[in-house]
Amino acid sequence: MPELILHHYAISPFSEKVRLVLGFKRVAWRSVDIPAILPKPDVVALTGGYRRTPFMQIGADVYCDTALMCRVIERLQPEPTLYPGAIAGLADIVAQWADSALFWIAAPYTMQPAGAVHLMPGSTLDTLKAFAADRAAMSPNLKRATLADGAAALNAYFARIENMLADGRPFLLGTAPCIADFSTAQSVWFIKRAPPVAAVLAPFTRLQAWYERVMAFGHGSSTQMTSAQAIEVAATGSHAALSFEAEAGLEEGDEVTVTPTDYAHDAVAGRLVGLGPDEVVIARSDERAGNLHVHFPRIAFQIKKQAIH
Ligand SMILES: N[C@@H](CCC(=O)N[C@@H](CS)C(=O)NCC(=O)O)C(=O)O
Repeated sequence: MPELILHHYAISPFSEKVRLVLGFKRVAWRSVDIPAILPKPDVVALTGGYRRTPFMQIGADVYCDTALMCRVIERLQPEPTLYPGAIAGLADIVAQWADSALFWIAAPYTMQPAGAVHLMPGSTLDTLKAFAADRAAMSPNLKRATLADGAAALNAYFARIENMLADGRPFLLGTAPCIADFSTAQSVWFIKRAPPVAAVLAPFTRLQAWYERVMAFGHGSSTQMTSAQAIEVAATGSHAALSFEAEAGLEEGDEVTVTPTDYAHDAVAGRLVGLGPDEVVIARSDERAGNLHVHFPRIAFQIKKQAIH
């Protein structure tokens, strides 16, 4: 197993998803604490501008977005699987719902003033304002649900999960956990960080028992590293092997940008070196981090060819 470095921060739900996956897989990993809001100079040195949390690093390879990170962790440590054969398609579809629809109701609902004080204990009004301004700038076109709409949506979503568990199954899609459990658990975990908000979970007893089963996987074992040390690992590290399946209009070596299509639309520029149904990889260099391969999922990312001057 190569040294796996997770760049994350404590109260990030998507980071919790990956920490739990690492616990489920019993992986030993290195932990780099990154800022929750911009500026993030050491993050950008590695990712080229992608600012979302978490991201993962192995040597001079940087993996953005938890959907891809979980696939890479599965490749390195196949057992126990996150994508059980017969239900792999369904597992990814439920996970995608949890990472988008459920998350974008659960996170803003939890960040209501009564919740925010628990999520960032000891923070001043200025810190809370800076956080709110950072997130508003990151997703300017997102229409956030009102508190009433958020409560209604959470009740409906949690009733669906309760229904999935009604036959007594221990995990969302059957007897074994899968990626859907970890993606769904991250939003429940975030809500639970804010006890006054967590009242919304009270009626859903099967969901709460399921949540405890997922939490029992823990986070595996980790040791701290500074972001400067991680940059040094990149500068001296090697790259994983790549594959390239040509797509209409895209060729190996093209200068491109890769940009998330949902929110945090920061474009990362580089040379296209890897492409496939699940992954796009660009090569770029940074004066401190050296020659990097930055990997993104193919879904929910736009690849745009750069004009040649
Ligand atoms: N689709 C992304 C979403 C990641 C995401 O939205 N993470 C939140 C934190 S949990 C974020 O990036 N917030 C802004 C930041 O940390 O700068 C993934 O699966 O990794």
